[in-house]
Amino acid sequence: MLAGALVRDELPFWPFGLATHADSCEARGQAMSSPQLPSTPYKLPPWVASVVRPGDIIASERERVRVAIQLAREHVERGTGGPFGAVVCERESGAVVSVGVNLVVQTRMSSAHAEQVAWTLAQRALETYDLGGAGLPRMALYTSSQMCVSCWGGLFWTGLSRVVSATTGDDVERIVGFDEGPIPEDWAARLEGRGIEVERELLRDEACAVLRRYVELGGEVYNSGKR
Ligand code: AZG
Ligand code: ZN
Repeated sequence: MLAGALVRDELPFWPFGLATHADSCEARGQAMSSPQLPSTPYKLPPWVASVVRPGDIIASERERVRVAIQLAREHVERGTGGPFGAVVCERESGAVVSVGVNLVVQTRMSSAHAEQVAWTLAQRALETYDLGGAGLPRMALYTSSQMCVSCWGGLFWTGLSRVVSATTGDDVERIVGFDEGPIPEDWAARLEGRGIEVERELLRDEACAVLRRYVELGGEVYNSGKR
């Protein structure tokens, strides 16, 4: 059993607390071979709706990145998570499809990066794993920081056709000390080669200021493998 009592009640989407898999199966009278997993892993903090909501129109790409940075800033100031925000918008209309903030610490999920939260919620909202599917408007990801290797790798399968970011990955590593992983030098070219457009370093200084504020406030650096 993990030290679950302390945090069990903070995980509303996880119906079985932090008991072991065997514990939770036993409690539900199920064989261990048929686990029931939660269906919606991400819950955004309630304040997010005061910054941006699905359906809002954000006309320029600069403003879409600015909203991603604003999400990151609020997240840091309110102490609700890591210093990253992201927005998925329809490219032409600017309609917001979904948003994300970094939820790694709250969810205890290493994959809960702002970008992955944003595109997962977009896919759930539109009920499709392919945001580039027939009949859908083209969609883009706007993010406060360049993607880490995990988000970069995941992006290929989302159906998103464009990504615009503010800080560089080096900014994230240098300012905060997060490990962004072994992203290839030619990461942008590789996306472009698969039909995903890339634009970077839009409003970089504003987003770097959010990273610095996270450090100033003593935010957790949640790298893995540190014993
Ligand atoms: C991260 N980098 C980005 N771009 N976004 C997140 O949510 C992250 N978490 N750790 N590094
Ligand atoms: Zn990431």
